[in-house]
Amino acid sequence: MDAQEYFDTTPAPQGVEDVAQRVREFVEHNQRLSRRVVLVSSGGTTVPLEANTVRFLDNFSAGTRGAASAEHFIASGYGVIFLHRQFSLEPYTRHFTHSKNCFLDFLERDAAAHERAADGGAASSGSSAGHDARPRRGSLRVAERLQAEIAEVFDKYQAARAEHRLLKIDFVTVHDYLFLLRRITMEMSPLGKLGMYYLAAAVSDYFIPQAKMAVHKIQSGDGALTLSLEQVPKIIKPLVQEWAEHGFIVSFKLETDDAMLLPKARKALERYGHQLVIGNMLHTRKHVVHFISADRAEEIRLTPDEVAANFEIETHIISRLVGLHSEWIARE
Ligand code: PAZ
Repeated sequence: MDAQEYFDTTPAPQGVEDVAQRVREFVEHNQRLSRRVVLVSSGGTTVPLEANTVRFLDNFSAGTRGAASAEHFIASGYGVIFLHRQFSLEPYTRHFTHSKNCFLDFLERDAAAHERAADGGAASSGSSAGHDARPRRGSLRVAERLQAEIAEVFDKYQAARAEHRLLKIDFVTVHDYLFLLRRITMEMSPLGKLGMYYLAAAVSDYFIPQAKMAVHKIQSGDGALTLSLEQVPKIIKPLVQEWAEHGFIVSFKLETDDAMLLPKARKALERYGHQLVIGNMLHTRKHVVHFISADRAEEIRLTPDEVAANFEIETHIISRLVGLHSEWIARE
């Protein structure tokens, strides 16, 4: 089925118009400041097997690339619309969530503050100060060993918020994703060339159309389950040709067979005619990516020192993309 048939035959998820309103305001705000805006899609979509969903298909993506990229785009001056899988990694908080540590491990008792307050309280006892600002015995603070690290991220997070540089929108199913992507890109179209579309989400290739989906939980008494899935419409085509025709569009291609990566990336570029495909392999995606455009192929690879230092490849990816976006904007 093509994209139009898909949208005509699939019920729209709730809340899409509310999202459109938030995106419109975000775009207008950033336009007033002549800022570039990038849509970053991130994380994996689910495919429900039942309308009253008990079971669904999922994929591996935790949203690491998308969340890191969003942060680097903001640091490079962009406004970021972060379209992400619910509960996947998010910019800034990603440094502290999804770790094996519980957030309670980041805290410790603030005994010193308690003592200071107790001294101050004794010195001023008898005064008529109405409000007692002393921390209670249970006061907590960020653990000393994490102060610097958290403060650094906290400052960047606060600045992004104060400057209205980040709008977060979440999805769960492939249907949420497709409807939101269409609506958001349409709202972004007034940005013209100042808009970038960075499609790093791992979107399901197969789904069960609404008309063929079980309404209730599939019963297990009937032995083996055979599923028949249809291809998800290729959404990049209308995105490039209709919804965001003047924007700078970057899609991702993930493979596990080395021999497939570059040919498939080139094929996608030829088929959809957008600006760039970033190819990556499942097991090396954090260390090497390939930029494939109409006139060049370029590899970005971390050096062994960078790998040893846990350097993020997204730093290089975004800095290169910002340059390519500038060239795109300058082009007639
Ligand atoms: O989320 P993550 O950082 O673990 O993985 C990122 C990625 C591999 C999903 C992304 O780089 C990508 O290739 N996305 C497109 C996948 C595809 O549909 O081909």
